[in-house]
Amino acid sequence: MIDVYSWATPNGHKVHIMLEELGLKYRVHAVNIGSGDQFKPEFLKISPNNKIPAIVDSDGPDGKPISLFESGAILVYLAGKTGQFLPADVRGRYSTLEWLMFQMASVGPMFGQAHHFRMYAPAPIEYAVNRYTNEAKRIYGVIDRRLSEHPYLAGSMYTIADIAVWPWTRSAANQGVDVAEFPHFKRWFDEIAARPAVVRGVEVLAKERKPITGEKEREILFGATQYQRR
Ligand SMILES: N[C@@H](CCC(=O)N[C@@H](CS)C(=O)NCC(=O)O)C(=O)O
Repeated sequence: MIDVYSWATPNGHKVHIMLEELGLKYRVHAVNIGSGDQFKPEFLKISPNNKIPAIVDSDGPDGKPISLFESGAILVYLAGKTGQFLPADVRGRYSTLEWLMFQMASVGPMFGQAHHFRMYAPAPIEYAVNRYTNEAKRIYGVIDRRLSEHPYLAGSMYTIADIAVWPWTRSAANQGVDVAEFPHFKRWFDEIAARPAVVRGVEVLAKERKPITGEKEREILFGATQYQRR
């Protein structure tokens, strides 16, 4: 059994989608990041960076439980466990890891900052909005160019690289991006959105998540509670 500690955000969706694609048995535990569950000592034991998602697989590689944090590591682990969505051939494998790293290092952090400064900053900061919106647009351009040459990010197969990037592109408008400018991306996005496992994956915990509007949630996520040394 795989226990998933998560929330209905892009990094959580990656793992929910992967588990749905694999048809593995899993149990979801809500970690409400707006009310501070991510700072609880029992969660920090498996996710020391106080971020979702994390998993505990009771049937680890040596038959003993294993816990993992960082969504990219979780996707690689689940792909290794099942032999799916990470090609076995060496070129396909490294191509997948390349695009997975691109998601972890560029797509997530930059789209996250674009979203933050456009949606959550207490007052508009033009320099930050421009910097991260331009960076998000540049990254959509990189994805679009890649997908003009290949059906999927890693090449000919749907892999964990697609599973990692796709959830981050669901709210392109909030990142200041008009997807009509990126037709190859749009073709790929629509195809993945229609996969039954993806439809189920984005529904996981969706009803529990509420928009971040209150001062208390903002303080937890972006204020003193976040930056307290633990
Ligand atoms: N690099 C991490 C990022 C995880 C992350 O940023 N998670 C966010 C939600 S999408 C979170 O838990 N935020 C809570 C907090 O910052 O306190 C991963 O890919 O797992």
